[in-house]
Amino acid sequence: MRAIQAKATVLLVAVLLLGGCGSGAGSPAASPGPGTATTGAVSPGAPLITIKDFEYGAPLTVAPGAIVSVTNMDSAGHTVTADQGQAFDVDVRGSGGTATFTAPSAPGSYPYYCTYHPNMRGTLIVK
Ligand SMILES: [Cu+2]
Repeated sequence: MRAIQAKATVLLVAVLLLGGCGSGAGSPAASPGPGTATTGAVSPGAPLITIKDFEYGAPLTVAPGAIVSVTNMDSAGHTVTADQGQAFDVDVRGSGGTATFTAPSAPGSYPYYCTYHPNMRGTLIVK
């Protein structure tokens, strides 16, 4: 009988030790949180469309309502004009001109073009 009681005590201590280890490992796992918190104001990581050689570049994915910056490296002026409705429409002067617009709040794919050069086409993805 005594031997069984002793064994039970050892088991109990082992469980308590494991429990301590578990919670100890849990707190470091929670720390990566601040690194992924990239919500908020315009910052160096803000979405950017760079127009160059009459092209908008690859489709850009942004969060709903994000502030999107546009830089125009061409000498000619361009616009970023949504195909449908008035989702967004900005005029960007040439030779390094910049503009910003607010991305739509509804998730989806928003094709856009340049009103001066309708063959210029790009896509903004909101999700
Ligand atoms: Cu253009």
